[in-house]
Amino acid sequence: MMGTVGSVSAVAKGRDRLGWSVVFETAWSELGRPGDPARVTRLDRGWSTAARTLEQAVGIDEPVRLRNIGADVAVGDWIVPSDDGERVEHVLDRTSAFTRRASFDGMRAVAHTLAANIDVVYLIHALGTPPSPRRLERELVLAFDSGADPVVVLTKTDLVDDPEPARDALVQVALGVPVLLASGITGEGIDAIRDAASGNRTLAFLGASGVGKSTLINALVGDAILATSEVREADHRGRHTTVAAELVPMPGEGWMIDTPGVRAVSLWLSGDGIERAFADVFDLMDHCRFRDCKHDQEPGCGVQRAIADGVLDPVRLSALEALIEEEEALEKEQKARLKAADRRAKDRRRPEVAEFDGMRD
Ligand SMILES: Nc1nc2c(ncn2[C@@H]2O[C@H](COP(=O)(O)OP(=O)(O)OP(=O)(O)O)[C@@H](O)[C@H]2O)c(=O)[nH]1
Ligand SMILES: [Mg+2]
Ligand SMILES: [Zn+2]
Repeated sequence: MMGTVGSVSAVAKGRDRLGWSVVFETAWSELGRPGDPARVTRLDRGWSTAARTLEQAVGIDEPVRLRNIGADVAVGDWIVPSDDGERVEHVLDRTSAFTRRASFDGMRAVAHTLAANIDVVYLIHALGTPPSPRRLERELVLAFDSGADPVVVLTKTDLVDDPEPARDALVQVALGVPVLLASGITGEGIDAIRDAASGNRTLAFLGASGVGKSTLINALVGDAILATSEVREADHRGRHTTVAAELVPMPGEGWMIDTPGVRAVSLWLSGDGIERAFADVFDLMDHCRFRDCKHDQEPGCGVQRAIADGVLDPVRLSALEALIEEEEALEKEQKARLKAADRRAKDRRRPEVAEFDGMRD
């Protein structure tokens, strides 16, 4: 290695503060330790802003600016720049990622990773509007699939006299996942959220527009560093104040990723997220008399029995069925796409031409 021991350790220290770990060190080593890795703090229209030091992350020093061309980059990613320093050459394997389907009605499904290399996913819901268990179910599926630990936060406690009924509605679908109470205005619950960042971990904040994600992060930083704005009177919806995800340092240690509010929480290809988010229903299914029970009219159906006994909300069963259908449709579409890409690659192949497959997106 070139350079003095002092400068090497300064680089290493900068990286450590940014959340570098042995996992990334290994991934980078496997690539042959190219370039100087940096962590993506922000994305704008094909450009990544990245940092190698805390000073760069907070804007005291000039951060690194790179083109993404062809690289699938998300905020929180560790990237390696190209030799000319112009673009992102490598994205180091992620330890976790919160990924949803980018749009509902587009022709093809596109993955949108809102935050990468995160330890905790805070699913933010607000009091003052009716709680949305159906939305939380979807968020939990994605959160379990992300590889990070989900925690639900019910914020704006200052708006209601009794937060418990709303909290209970979310606890019902959160199964074992904690449901914390907080307020970005009074500071209630802020310490519990901050504690999760100890050990220099990264916390992601997700939820609908206007629920108070940026306000919570400002409270955690102790300064109004992020823009916030009032929800619309008429429908309590937010105004999409945060337009790009951003990696924000917590004072002391730890990182937070603020994300823009997303309206539709559409599923992306799921691992065991659905099974974990609906563990209660899957447990009931294990008690059906028939292995191929459709949980509809069959005799001895554990699910229908639980509904009849008032143990399971029938809406939750419909929600699960809808999610499974959504997931199956997505898988089918992805398979068809892969097959089509395969076919195109085969058609293009010429024995005398060196193999180059430009089909990666
Ligand atoms: N009373 C009260 N108002 C809050 C609280 N947290 C946020 N708000 C208000 O709710 C509105 C929306 O807050 P933001 O923090 O901008 O919401 P956001 O989730 O970041 O919204 P997007 O950036 O659009 O996704 C602002 O007017 C905040 O002042 C809270 O704990 N209590
Ligand atoms: Mg915001
Ligand atoms: Zn059944």
